[in-house]
Amino acid sequence: MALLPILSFPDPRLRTIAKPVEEVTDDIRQLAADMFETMYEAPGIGLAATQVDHHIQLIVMDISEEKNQPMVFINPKVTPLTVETQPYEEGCLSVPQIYDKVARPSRVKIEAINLEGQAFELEADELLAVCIQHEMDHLNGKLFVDYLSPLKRQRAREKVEKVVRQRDKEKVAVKR
Ligand code: K2U
Ligand code: ZN
Repeated sequence: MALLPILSFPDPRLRTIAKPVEEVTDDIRQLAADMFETMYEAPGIGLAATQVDHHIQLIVMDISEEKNQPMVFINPKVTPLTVETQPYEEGCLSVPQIYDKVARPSRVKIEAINLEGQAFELEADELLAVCIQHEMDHLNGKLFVDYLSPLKRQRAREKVEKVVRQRDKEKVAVKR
């Protein structure tokens, strides 16, 4: 297993449109395992392959309290089931220390393929619905800050660049 580097806003690679997975291979299963390790260590409750610079339609999630209910979505399709939206205070592992409200459809249908290559579907609401829509945005090159005002987005960019510079300094200090 391996911890993977997570791309940070405004890295242009985060804007890449992910390609469908043609075949669920052992390499895909290894990447999913590495993404779970990276997500749990962050810590986070979701991670899209885009965020670790792999531009394929693969999402891992675990919204359980005990961190023991891993979910994998390959080539996911998300369909809103409600017109009404619900605001939720979102964060993002690619936009560290920035949190803001984003309104999204409160219930969705998810159709995807699992690591065994089998198709499945489920309906989601609450945190599961928020997280899968947030991750789907990543696969489409979209970030939650794109829903904010230009001024808030610029402030977020300046803060994230400062946070990442500080993290890089700390990494160098630890290596010495
Ligand atoms: O895509 C990511 O960066 C993972 C997010 C997923 C997420 C974003 C917004 C709302 C729900 C999930 C990270 O897990 S952000 C950290 C986090 C942790 C617990 C609850 C909400 C956000
Ligand atoms: Zn995110």
